[in-house]
Amino acid sequence: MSKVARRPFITDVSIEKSIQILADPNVSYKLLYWDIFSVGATSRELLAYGNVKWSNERIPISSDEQDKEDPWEDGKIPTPFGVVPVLKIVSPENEEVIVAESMVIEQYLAKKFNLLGNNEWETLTINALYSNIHFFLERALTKMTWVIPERRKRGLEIFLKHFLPEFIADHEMHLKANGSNGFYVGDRLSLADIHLANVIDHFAHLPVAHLIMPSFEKSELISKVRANVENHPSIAAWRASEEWESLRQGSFVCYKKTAPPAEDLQAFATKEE
Ligand SMILES: N[C@@H](CCC(=O)N[C@@H](CS)C(=O)NCC(=O)O)C(=O)O
Repeated sequence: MSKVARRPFITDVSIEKSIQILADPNVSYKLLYWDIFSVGATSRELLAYGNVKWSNERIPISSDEQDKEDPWEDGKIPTPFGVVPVLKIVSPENEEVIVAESMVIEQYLAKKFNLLGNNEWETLTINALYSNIHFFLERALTKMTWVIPERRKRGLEIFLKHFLPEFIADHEMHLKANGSNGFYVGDRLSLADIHLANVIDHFAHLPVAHLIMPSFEKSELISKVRANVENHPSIAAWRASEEWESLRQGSFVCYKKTAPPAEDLQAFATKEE
């Protein structure tokens, strides 16, 4: 049985000290997450974009082998809610502040690296787009990936018929309104652009990618956002690294086991409403 462990935010590092660490320009960062892209991908890419000192703390995906050690399932990796990602902000003295929940981590890093716009209107708009992109991924994960195998096919069917086309139409409308320049807001990258590219990457690594990706690839406006993100020099360097490639391979392996299977699903892609 799983013994996934918990830990509180408050530890022997005092709150006063934690506030000091957060204000310290010399901190480094560790991102605790599985050996895959998924919900950790945007935070990693934000850290790469920020050109800060950071590293991955990678949790190996659970093995099928019975006696293999599994530090996550064995309760050796405590987190505030028994889930990851968790961001560790580490002082030069090696004291840590823990940030939990992917949206909180991503918005924290985006603010730090000036990816939330130039004024309050831009910030609100970027955050709204970001939240909508986030819940699109969340819905896909909860309706067709992390569900019992018997429900996955039905989840995929609903995703392909409703969630996906509606998401693309909404986001094309917003991208067009900003001048079809491949940015959601203004003429520079924001949290929304980076999250969109990473959420689409998640779908590209599912066994059913061939049913999902053509819809994204057909959209010129969405493809422009992906290109703007991928071509940013710091992000391009991260995506060219061996570590990024190994996380990519990990995503294929993980989703082969957990996501809807590719077999017998072609019909869903072509079925009329
Ligand atoms: N609300 C959390 C959800 C994170 C989440 O569900 N993480 C999954 C992996 S994608 C997890 O850690 N699951 C724990 C487990 O499988 O034992 C967030 O957004 O950070």
